[in-house]
Amino acid sequence: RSCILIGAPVDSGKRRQGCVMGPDAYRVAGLPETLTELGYTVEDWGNLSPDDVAKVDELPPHIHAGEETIGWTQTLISNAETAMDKGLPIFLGGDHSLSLGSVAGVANHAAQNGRPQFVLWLDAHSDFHTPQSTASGNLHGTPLGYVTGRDGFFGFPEVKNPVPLENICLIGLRSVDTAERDSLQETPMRYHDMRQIDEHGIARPLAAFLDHVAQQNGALHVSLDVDFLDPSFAPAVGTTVPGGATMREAHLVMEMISDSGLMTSLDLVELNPFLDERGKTAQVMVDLSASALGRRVFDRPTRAF
Ligand code: DIR
Ligand code: MN
Ligand code: MN
Ligand code: MN
Repeated sequence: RSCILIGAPVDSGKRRQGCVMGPDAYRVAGLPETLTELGYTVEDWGNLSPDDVAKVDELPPHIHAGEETIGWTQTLISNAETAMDKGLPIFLGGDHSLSLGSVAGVANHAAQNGRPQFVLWLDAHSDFHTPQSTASGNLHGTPLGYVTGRDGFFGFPEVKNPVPLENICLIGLRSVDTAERDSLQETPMRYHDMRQIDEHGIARPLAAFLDHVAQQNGALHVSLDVDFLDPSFAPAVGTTVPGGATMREAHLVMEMISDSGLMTSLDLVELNPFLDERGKTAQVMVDLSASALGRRVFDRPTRAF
């Protein structure tokens, strides 16, 4: 059991800066030691840098720092593919545009091994834009659009193994742009807004999805955006949206992921340490990672699928 820490200080996916400090904040908050205590061998690959990319004329003019994000996507695809052979990669963000690369890379690896790739997206936002549909021009709103093979990502690496829409589950939604909402509602993705969680609880849709992944012998990538969490205890993110998951809901999600034994890769994204309160949010993200990787109060039987 080995975890590979991959620092991806991506700050090009939106205009407000600060996610560049994310990977080091996770290290300072004790992520490597926490994983070691849980019994993992930890390899830290340090912080990556983006490939150099020449100007891409096809990028719509309102897109912010497109070439830099393309460079990050290239670097992350190859690092994700390599890391999957050595253990469970944890991508230390960096903003959510890092997931264009992390998810595309792990999906290539799954395809090589004949396994279907599944994605659990824990986020206030649906991140299903294309460079054409985004009004903000911020590419951190586009990773699910990219990895599912939507059109319009000119200049980006070709998505060799698009993740089937049926294999994606979004939980925590409460800020969905109109363009995304319209396209999302036409897809077979599983998308669960906060209203649904309020009415029926967070465990039910998650258990149904995990059962499905297990039945298909899938690889499961988990993408945890800080703004999935309620800003009252996770304030260090540029796009806070009130009414997020509680601390207990978030830990339950992570503990269920751990019980399932299905997670093969993890993104920790959107942490902006410049906005944090003495490392509080970084610590929450480390504790949630620990829950996803086996920390628990009492032993429990493994979930029977
Ligand atoms: C917003 C922000 N939907 C946009 N997206 C964020 O700019 O397209 N995703 N923050 O997590
Ligand atoms: Mn391989
Ligand atoms: Mn996001
Ligand atoms: Mn978000």
